[in-house]
Amino acid sequence: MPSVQDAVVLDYGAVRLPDEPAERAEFLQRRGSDFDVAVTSGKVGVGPELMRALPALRAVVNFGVGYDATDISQARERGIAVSNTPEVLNDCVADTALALYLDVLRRISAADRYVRAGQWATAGNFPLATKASGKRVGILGLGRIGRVIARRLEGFDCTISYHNRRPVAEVPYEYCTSRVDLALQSDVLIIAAAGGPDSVKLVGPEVIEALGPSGYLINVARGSVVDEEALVAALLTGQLAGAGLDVFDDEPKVPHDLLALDNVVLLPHLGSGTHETRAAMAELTLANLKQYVTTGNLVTPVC
Ligand code: 8YV
Repeated sequence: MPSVQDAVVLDYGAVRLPDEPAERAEFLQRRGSDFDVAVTSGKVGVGPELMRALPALRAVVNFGVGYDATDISQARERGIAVSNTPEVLNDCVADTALALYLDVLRRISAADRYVRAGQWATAGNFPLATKASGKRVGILGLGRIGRVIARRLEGFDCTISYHNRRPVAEVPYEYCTSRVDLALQSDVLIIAAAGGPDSVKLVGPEVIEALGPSGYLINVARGSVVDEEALVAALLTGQLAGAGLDVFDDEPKVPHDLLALDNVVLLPHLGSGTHETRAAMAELTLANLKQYVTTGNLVTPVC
């Protein structure tokens, strides 16, 4: 985010890591030991190789709630502190999940395309869609964002159940002990689980099959949580009714086969992308940096 980049350069004398691979390698060779703090974003992170090239690193300040692009196990081993930006983006990511939910079931984007293509006048009424209110919705990952999604769905009279590693205390939703059970009893499965090594392909062929040909999948978490190949295959063969995706396995690449499907809504990872939320994330990122530099502690540490 430009305001964060300007602030870290002006207030802390930060240096931007070159993007070009050869230039970056040369830069790290020459200056890698000069840096004790890295400021990064959830999408970029400080991966294993970059972290190794920064031997003096003491802290990673991450713009974003997700920090799966950062090598957390190396950070733990080396005692490198890592922060993220929790809570401030809950509303916007949940709103995005609901936008995808309504769009996919009611076929809003597809209908918009229909009108723009002049088909209303030539082909008549748009085909009927699926009712969005009152559905059985499963939430995979009832964390901070998952709970806000659930609260919004209550307003749509949905029956909500969820799966987590452990049941969440004091929530009025049914806990399912397995992902497959959750999918079996859901019309719509919404993924809000954190990315990272523990959640890779949590939604695989067996979960997709359990959701079934009249089931819908919404993902606002990370592409890595879904077996993308299995998802695309299910959508192509009608084993799933539709999907709403804000995240993908290899962003910004989107599986080509999805582009031709009218029952899929594709977003360019914009869950937290509003002026208000990005400003709040920027503020929390800079607060973490300031506190780390002045006291050695982070405001919102993850490790
Ligand atoms: C941002 C996100 O797109 O916070 C996250 O984990 O995925 C999004 O809010 C991203 O982190 C900003 O680069």
